[in-house]
Amino acid sequence: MIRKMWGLIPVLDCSQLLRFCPSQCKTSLVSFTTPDPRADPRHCTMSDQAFVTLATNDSYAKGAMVLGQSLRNHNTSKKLVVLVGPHVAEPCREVLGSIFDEVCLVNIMDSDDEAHLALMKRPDLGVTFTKLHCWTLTQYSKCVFMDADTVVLSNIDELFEREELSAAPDPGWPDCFNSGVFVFTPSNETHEKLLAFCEENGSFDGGDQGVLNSFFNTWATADITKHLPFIYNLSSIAIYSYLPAFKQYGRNAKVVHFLGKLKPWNYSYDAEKGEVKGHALSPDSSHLHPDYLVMWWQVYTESVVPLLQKAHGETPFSGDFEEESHKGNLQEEVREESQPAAPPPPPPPPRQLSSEERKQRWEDGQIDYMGDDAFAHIEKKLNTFLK
Ligand SMILES: [Mn+2]
Repeated sequence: MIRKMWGLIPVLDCSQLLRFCPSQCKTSLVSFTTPDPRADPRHCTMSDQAFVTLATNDSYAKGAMVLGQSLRNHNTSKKLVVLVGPHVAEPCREVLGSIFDEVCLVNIMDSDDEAHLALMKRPDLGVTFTKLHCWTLTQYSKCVFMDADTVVLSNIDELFEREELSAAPDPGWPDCFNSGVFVFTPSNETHEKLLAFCEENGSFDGGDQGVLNSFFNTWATADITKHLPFIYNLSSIAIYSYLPAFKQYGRNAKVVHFLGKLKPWNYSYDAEKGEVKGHALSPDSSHLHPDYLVMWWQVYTESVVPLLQKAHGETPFSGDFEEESHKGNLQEEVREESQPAAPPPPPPPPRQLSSEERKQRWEDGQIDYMGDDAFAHIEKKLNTFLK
């Protein structure tokens, strides 16, 4: 009803409307909501529910841009919030501000709240504390957190019908939930409890997923409605670990999660040919395998690059940002890879790898989705067993 009413006020544009609903980020979060928002009226939805993501460096910021844009492309009626770390550069924040309703700086190093104090005792949990800050977004009644290395393939607003803490199983240990996508209820009380829990118990995997699974420790058994279907957090790794299931259900995927060390932004893309560079596209991808990498790059080149070019002014923007991908020292990869100070991933090797080397790379999360480990190759191999 309310949304309809807003839609009926033709004399006000978005920026005028937004003056009536100023940002209410709490003191530890500095909001950068841009004064001149998008012309698209969808941005003016009144909602106390939000999708939330986190960017701790410029590469993850680009992931967040693609995620935010993909949510917009699928007409979400929810607010979009991005938490940014202090390492995210100004032009990136500007672009984030043109996609998201709120850009909130989370600098727990500078603040003098509980998170800062907790960090003093557990400096190893910096990224975790940054992510847990999403619980302080108490201007919203319910939120869905999504990692910046996820992208949506359809509208997923129905997730807001779920309660805290709802999440999909982790493909590595399905009695744990994967913390790349989860429904939560912002609450300062929960936030403080989480921090206290962290200080006392640490994290069994070094990241937020360990902490959250220990804290919400009845997830596996207590309430099946808190188990999100896997299609809301389809990790690209899982596709290959159970290919027949992917063939059966993959077409219903709503969220893809680029779990692992190599992220879409670590590749480069030939926009003219529509190919991810350095990798031959599988010649016989005739089945259900959508090319998620290419899809990520399409959203990036069509919607994000023009915004980045604008934010960078006259300076020609370089699409190749591989070098900066590990500048930021705070990132969720800590959890995914258990290597807090991971060096930049090696580029996909040109030479032929032995089967053993390939297995090792696979287990390290370095999967050559578009080359040796392409769907078609694995399917061919699997079919020899399934026949
Ligand atoms: Mn992730």
